[in-house]
Amino acid sequence: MATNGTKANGNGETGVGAEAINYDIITLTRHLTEEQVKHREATGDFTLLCHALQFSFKSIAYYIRRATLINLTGLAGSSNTTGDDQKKLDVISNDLFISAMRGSGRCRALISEEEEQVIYFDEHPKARYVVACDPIDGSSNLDAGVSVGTIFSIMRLPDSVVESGARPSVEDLCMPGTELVAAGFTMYGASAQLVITMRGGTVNGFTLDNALGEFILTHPNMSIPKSRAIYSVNEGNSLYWQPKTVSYFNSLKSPSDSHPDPSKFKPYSSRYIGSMVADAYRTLLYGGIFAYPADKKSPKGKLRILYECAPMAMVMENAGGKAVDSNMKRMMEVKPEGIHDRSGIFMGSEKEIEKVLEAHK
Ligand code: AHM
Ligand code: MG
Repeated sequence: MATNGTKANGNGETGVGAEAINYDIITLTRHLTEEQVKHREATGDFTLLCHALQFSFKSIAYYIRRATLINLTGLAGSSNTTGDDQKKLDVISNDLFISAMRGSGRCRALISEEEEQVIYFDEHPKARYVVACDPIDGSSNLDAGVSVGTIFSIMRLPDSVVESGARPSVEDLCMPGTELVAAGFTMYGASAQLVITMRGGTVNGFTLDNALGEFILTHPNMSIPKSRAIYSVNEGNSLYWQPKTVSYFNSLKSPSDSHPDPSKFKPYSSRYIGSMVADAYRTLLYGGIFAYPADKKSPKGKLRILYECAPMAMVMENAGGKAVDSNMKRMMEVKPEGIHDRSGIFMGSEKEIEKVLEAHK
């Protein structure tokens, strides 16, 4: 037998043309069930919520794959809460998400980038979870077939709110990342990759097997390299950055006066896709830094705290990395002032973020 319950074919061959069959696949469903068993107090509600989440990821992946064939590319003719033009797939994915969350029966409210107000599911007044999501992040890349993704955060309402059956207030929902129960993202690329982590837990990556229709655990216990000479930022905004941010990025490209031996200096590589999910996924696997700093044009930054910055920060930290905002505060502790509040962000390998902190002192 090869590794992990995998067997070679009948002739004992492995490799190309001799597909090894894995008889012990860990699907997301199995993973969630095994996690649930570890928590005696678990009611199964979280697991059911995650089943609904994975259904919406599969549906979104399906429509993205078929978009060009069934006329789903281009604009929907409307704009969202932040004034961005909505693509047809933004609207479809948002509707899929709303319907899956409502149908789960375990979701009290949904915050979506595409909806100005919180959506309350009053038909489930005792549901204890709230989900915040960006149904399709990076949608400006959609029509070019570049990877996009869904980012999500899961919050648990306090018992007092659940027992009252009343709608949670916006204040109840504006939690910092430290209060999230779970977070993650799904990247729709060559395959759909789901990355999920729970508070204080490990980070696990699943790949959608289209034939089986299941997310399969392919990247257990993910850990981000401690350092790597890759930076990912929209450098076109550098005119607006604060001087310390400019000199930090310059220091990655050329040796400073204090460099001990300039002939030994190697510049960092630049990689920027413009889809946070894809840039974050590469950073998680290869290491380096991803940043979207606050600047003079967007003093609060561009990316949204509840469904972009906080969930990504949770993934990075649980994988051994770090994430801070433009004030060099731990991203996980930043409490949003409103459901669509924004922040600057620097995240990635531990040693790379330490350099950011040092440069912004
Ligand atoms: P969106 O939610 O409207 O898609 O915007 C978020 C995206 C991120 O995925 C990405 O990191 C960033 O915006 C790219 O912005 P820019 O085009 O300014 O570089
Ligand atoms: Mg977004």
